[in-house]
Amino acid sequence: MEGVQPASKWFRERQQDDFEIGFRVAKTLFAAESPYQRVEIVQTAGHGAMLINDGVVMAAERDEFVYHEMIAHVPLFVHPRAARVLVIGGGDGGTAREVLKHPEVARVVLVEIDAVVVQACRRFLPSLSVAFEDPRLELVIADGVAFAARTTERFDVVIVDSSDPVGPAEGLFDRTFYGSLARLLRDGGILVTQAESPFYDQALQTAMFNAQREFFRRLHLYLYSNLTYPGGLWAFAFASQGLCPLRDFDAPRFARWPAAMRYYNAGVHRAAFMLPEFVRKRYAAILDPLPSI
Ligand code: SPD
Repeated sequence: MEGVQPASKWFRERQQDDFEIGFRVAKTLFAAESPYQRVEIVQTAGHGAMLINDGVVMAAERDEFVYHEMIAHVPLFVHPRAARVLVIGGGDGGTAREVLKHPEVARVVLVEIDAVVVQACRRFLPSLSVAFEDPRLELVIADGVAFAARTTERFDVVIVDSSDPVGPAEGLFDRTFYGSLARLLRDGGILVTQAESPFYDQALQTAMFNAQREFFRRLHLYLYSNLTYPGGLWAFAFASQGLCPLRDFDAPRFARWPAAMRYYNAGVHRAAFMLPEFVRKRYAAILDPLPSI
């Protein structure tokens, strides 16, 4: 059932075998088997061009700003001055595009395993892949797990913009990988990782937080809602050795921010860490309590 089906012109993504989300497809723009996965970009009828890897929606023009603003600006408005940023995954360029809006960022290293994703997005998703034109960005085509284990460079912020934990992204949810990332963060560094759905992926989230907990003194979960990921409500994990996403949030810097945002603002930043009761209770023993603000 998964994948683009020419007869019906609908793409359906199946979630855990009892739920599907569907998008009407106007035309297939790109389709190829890369060494890692099937990469497709389709023009949907209502959600713009959409990147689909192995039958799973990665990004759609209509709502990608939600995911990319939230994964990038939350850590960058908490870190006092992030000069070096590492993005692991994110081969569509959307996360790097947002990171590069920060003038204090002097260098972004983006490590993507799949060159086909980058090539396809450069051609058919230019509003995301515009990031690759920025001279501050170095693109490395490599396995993020291996890169993190061997690099000697240190970063202020690391962002793991992964797909789901199957296929090429499996290692990006592993304890050993989090240990490598903790090692390559400079003092005061922040790690943000794509953390799946609080409705559908509770066991995975528990394992992920327990693994990150071993390496980070402070750990939080924050939420966003979008149109194109199954269930709509999705999460990121925020880990640091001390910086607090609320107490250290630089709201005055955001107030002076010249670039237009479409989802992120000071209120959304704070509200994203206020967890619905079923989420708060589930992770209360693993995550840090939030200061009252
Ligand atoms: N279920 C899909 C989760 C995908 C998250 N990453 C998407 C990459 C966008 N840059």
